[in-house]
Amino acid sequence: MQDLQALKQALSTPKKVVITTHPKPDADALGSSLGMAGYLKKKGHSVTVVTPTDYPGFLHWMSGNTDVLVFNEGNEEKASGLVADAELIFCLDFSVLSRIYELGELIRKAPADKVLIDHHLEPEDFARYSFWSTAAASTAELVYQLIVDLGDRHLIDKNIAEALYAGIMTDTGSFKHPSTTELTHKVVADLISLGADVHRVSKLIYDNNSLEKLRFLGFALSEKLQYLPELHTAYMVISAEELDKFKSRTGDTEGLVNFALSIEGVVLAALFVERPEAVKISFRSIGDFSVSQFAKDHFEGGGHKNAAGGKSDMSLEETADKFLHLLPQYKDQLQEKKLIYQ
Ligand SMILES: [Mn+2]
Repeated sequence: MQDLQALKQALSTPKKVVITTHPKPDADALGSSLGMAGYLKKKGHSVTVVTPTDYPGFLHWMSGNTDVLVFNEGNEEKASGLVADAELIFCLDFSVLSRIYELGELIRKAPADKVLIDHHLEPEDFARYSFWSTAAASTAELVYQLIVDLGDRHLIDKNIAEALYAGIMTDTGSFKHPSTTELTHKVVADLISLGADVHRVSKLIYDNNSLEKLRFLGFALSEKLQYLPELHTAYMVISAEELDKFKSRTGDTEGLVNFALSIEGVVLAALFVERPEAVKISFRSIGDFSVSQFAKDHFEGGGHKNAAGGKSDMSLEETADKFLHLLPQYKDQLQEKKLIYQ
């Protein structure tokens, strides 16, 4: 409440604003950023969205996309200037500055007041204003709530509503994850009344596959999916060469880990992808098994209890081996959780 009043005060005069989010932004990261940007522009602020890296083409329909500055695509200098000059910096859908590498360090050093809006576990304490709740299904839901609490619901137009709707739809797994609440549906109902076309957004996000992406999915499911029934674990290990073969683009591996999680009886699912900078890992779980803790303990990562990410500087094979050798010590936890669903 205190933060709300103070932020309201800060936004009462035009400000230079930078909004940023996590690397490889997903629909929640980009949707909440562009939704927030659209709203702040209407309030008369000067706003730039800076993403640490690029993001998938199926998000390019969002209003404001063409003005996004992708930091690592030759925009380092321009972004540094904007960050240094900013009066307010919004950090959306992530809460640890080191997660966005060099951009995070620039933000840490910048004199601007920082605003954190996020729903990930264990936030770093760097923000002047914090709107953080792990109970929120998505950051977009928090952005909606913030705009409403600031007394500006009337400024949410169709473009803002659709960007926020996209974030909520995808972060709840299309309203299927346990994070989906009555409030989630109320928020979405209001976004629809404010102009969000749910069919359009759903088509743009989900029915926007390239043929290569679908062939890659087929390959991953038939050749790469491994299942360990004793450990209630399913996983996939994808090499850079395999990504290359299917001309994989940013976002093409997104959602792959959920197929592993969808196998009957699976409690833990993992996806290992060999990227130029490191092996990137996605974890998903069902029930009480915390993949956030698991990722933090073993793979330099974190996130949510049932959805987390990590990385490894070892080779792809060594990383997968490490994972497989760790699993037996979690056998009881992985077994136990299955009972809940029987
Ligand atoms: Mn999110």
